[in-house]
Amino acid sequence: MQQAIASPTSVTPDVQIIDCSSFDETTMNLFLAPGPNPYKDTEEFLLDCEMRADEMPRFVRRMLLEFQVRSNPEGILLIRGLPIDPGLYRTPTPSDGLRSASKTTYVSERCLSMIGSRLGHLVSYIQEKNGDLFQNLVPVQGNERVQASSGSQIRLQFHRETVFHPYPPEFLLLFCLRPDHDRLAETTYASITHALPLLSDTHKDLLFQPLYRTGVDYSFGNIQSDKTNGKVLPVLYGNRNDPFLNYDEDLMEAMTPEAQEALEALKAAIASVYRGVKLGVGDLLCIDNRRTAHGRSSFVPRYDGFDRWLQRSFVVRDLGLSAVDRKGDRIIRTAFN
Ligand SMILES: O=C(O)CCC(=O)C(=O)O
Ligand SMILES: [Fe+2]
Repeated sequence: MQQAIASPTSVTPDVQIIDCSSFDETTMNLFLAPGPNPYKDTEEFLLDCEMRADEMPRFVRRMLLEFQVRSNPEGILLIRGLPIDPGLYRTPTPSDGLRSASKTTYVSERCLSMIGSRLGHLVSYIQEKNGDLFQNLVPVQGNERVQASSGSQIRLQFHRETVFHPYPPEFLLLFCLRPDHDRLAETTYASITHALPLLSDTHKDLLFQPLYRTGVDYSFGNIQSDKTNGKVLPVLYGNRNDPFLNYDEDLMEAMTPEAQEALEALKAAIASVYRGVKLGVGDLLCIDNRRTAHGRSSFVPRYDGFDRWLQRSFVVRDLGLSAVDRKGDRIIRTAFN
């Protein structure tokens, strides 16, 4: 059963925002000036972006550094007013969510890469979008009721990205190239910092124990009938007073009735503390994937070439951890079946 979700909320005053709308021309050009092709000369593109990011204004670098090192109570940082590709208004949203043949400039990829380079290193997963580092998230016809980024007409339930994976990203970046027609789609988020005070000590104790079976994501080849086929994990880990979170509302199941009760309590806590942001053109949302679960409200696609279009990238702090499952590139190839 889909849980009802309260009416749309807007960004609360507590959300940290970097406003780029007053950047001068030189700064805007860091993002806009042509450079290597991200899909052909990937490593060169990433290095170029990292060097460009060194020249961003000091306050931007400072806020990104603070977010990387200390995070914040919401576990999100919203960057507003970034430039997008100049011709994008006539570039259709790619209907299959794969790479767009008609997008021949790379401003949005540069925004993701430059911001991401201050938080860590971009990586991708071979099972998702052929391992593209910059992934188009769009509503796909026929997937309206699917629990994945290609869905639309049902709420995308709260999840942390790739809970089941040995090398999950520490940060997730969502860049809005085009909002939905009706401006209904809201990216939802809930941090463990806000949810934790609503849990009893008994429930916290249970959530810190490895009593929860996760599921491999649908985008990694899972099938609906075998939801919890992943490894067993604790939901909370790390510092007892400031824990990290493994959570997937859809793909997670407790192994005892008491543990299930604690998971339900966390679900209720998340439902009462969550907030949402309607991403507009040029908004880049950075999510601390260890502290904050995210999801999406439902919305109505039209399949007219101008549906909602986000680009997503994943960031890890340490490339070395996943080196064993990469072939010297950025694609993590861990197999799950
Ligand atoms: O579409 C959104 O706003 C969020 C999508 C999402 O959860 C994801 O791509 O990981
Ligand atoms: Fe997600």
